[in-house]
Amino acid sequence: MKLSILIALFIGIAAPAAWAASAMPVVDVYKSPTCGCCSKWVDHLKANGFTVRSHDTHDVATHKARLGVPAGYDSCHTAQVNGYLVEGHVPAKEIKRLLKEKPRARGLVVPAMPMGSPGMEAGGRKDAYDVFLVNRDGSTQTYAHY
Ligand SMILES: [Cu+2]
Repeated sequence: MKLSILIALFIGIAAPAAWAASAMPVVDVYKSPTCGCCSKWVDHLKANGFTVRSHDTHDVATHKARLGVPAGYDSCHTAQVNGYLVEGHVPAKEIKRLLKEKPRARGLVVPAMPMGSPGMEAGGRKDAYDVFLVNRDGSTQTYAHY
């Protein structure tokens, strides 16, 4: 085999792995130690390539206030990635989009706990829900609809 082919093969194998490692930041998750759906959401993030630091706490509310979850938009767990807030059962796909688009915003929220969202799987049941972008002033807008 020619050396150039070997090099091309090597780059083809190594480059995507290097890209994935550098492009996927750590997600800090704050959740109650007894929250089952929170743990399932953590599994969803890991399955989608994120590195997760999970912090068990009995005072998730303090972290919600610190990260700026707007009133009425709270869910079970709250998280932070690259300075962005991620509240509730937000699909990994939307977090990746957020990190790519880098909007001037606080982050993303999925209020409450919609059935069928990542970590809230229940048979085949899927409720419609919105992922909201939280602007810097605390106002929200629809980011994605499921
Ligand atoms: Cu939950």
